[in-house]
Amino acid sequence: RVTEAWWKSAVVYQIYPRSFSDSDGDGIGDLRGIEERLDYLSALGVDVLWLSPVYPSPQDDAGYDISDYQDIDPVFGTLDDFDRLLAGVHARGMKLIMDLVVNHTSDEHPWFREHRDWYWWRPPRAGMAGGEPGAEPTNWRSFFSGPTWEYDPASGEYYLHLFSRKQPDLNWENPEVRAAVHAMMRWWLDRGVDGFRMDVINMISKDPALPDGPGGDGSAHYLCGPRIHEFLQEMHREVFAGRPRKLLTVGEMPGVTTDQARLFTDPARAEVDMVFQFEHVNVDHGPSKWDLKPLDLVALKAVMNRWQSGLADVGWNSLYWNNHDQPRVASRYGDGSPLSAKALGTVLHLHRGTPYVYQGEELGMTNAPFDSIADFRDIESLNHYAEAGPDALPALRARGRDNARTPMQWDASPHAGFTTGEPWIAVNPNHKEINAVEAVADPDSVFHHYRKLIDLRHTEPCVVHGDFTLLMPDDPQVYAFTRAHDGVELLVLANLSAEPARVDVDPAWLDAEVVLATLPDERSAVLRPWESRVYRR
Ligand code: ISL
Repeated sequence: RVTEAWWKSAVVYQIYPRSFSDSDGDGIGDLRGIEERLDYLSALGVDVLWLSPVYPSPQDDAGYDISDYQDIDPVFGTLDDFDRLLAGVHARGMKLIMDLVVNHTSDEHPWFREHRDWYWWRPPRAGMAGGEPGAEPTNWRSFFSGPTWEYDPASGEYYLHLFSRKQPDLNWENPEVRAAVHAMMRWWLDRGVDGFRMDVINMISKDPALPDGPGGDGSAHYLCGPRIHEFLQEMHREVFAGRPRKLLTVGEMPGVTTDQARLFTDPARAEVDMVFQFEHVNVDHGPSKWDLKPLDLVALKAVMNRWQSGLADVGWNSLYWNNHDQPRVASRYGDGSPLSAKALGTVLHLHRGTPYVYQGEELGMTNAPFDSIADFRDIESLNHYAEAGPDALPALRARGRDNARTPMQWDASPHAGFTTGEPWIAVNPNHKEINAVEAVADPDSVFHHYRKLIDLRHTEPCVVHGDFTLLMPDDPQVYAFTRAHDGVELLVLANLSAEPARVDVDPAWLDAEVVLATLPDERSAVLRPWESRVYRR
């Protein structure tokens, strides 16, 4: 049935093409490289591949600055390579979704030259000269440091860029912009892709008055703005409605609340299937992502619980620990060990929602041991360093996006089997121990644990549909919950700490069937450090 929400029982795997697999030795991953790895992904058991952007781009923000929406950047290959990859994905019974980046284009996109009124242009602040410090039309601060405005001396006006100055924001108030985006999306669907991950899609509707924000935070005027639901419903009508196949749409939405997410993901409203929220990856920092705080497990559980109950009867959750913007979860919420990587995998995959696995997460890949600023590549990190100076290094090491972007660790050879050339960013030296060849050969590896978690979702309806109940909410070490569906109950236990922990649950559970366990002695009421188990009754 085409209306069936097939993605409820699916697991999505995110590929960051630049760092996945390089077929031609230029040190940058490419589409043919992905094609060569499809059997590995198929063995892991994932249902959908999401490709981070592969479109032509000046690569100012690693491809999230797009200069042509309907082609492939030569660094990644050609449209023929893309069609072959898509055929290979479909031949293995998997699906493929594209990254849709339409809050902004590259400043090198022809639209930016040809259609001034497709973007946000504003004169300098009243009484000030263009280009003068403080003359920016609003006080907003960009996600990548500095003001959100770039002065154009030729016109005497500024253009808005929430991200880098090479990523001007499209003005969705203009119906021509919306029509052009819809046409481009239909073109990809007609080519056979199975849906879209929509980059910062809750930023496309702005308050056209563009008021100042407190302390330079303009987010109240561009997050989930006045016309956001209208724009998404229109997109659904123009692009998705009436298609013979049910597609997958996931909206990346920084700052989204559960109440808003219920509206976005209520199938009756026809907007998107699910959203990426950020609350559970904001629990270990202060107001800025660079203000480090240790993980507060009680707070993390409370956030996850709120999202589970918030979308229990209407809408649907996405579940993720990692993506190309987040540090590696094994280092961040774990202790870097394979056992902690497994425990975090167990916890995430047993929640209700659609899980996303980021490349290398299934190997337990860790943060990068970057030495100096010369090791970093990401514009967000480099700009922050330029502003904050060397004191910023510890925070960059802990939180920088490059942690996620070091090459996929395929084997123990010098560049981890990622490339025969010089990789664009250093390979993590721990690839000698952490790599796919070792992991596939070792039945006790993180890889096989993830494979089992994915398989469990495919075979146990309770994992997909079961009601979620958090247990031991105030325990600072143990993450425990049950799922219940159709007479089946699952209990999930994980010790997310380096000390033994006693579990406080109905003792009869400890005699129930063990579905998954990462250490022997699965009947003990004490969990060893980073141990995790799943029971069924
Ligand atoms: O990465 C972040 C925090 O460090 C976020 O602020 C991030 O910029 C935000 O989640 C939006 O991310 C998406 O859009 C950006 C791009 O740089 C990211 O890679 C992308 O995932 C602009 O397109």
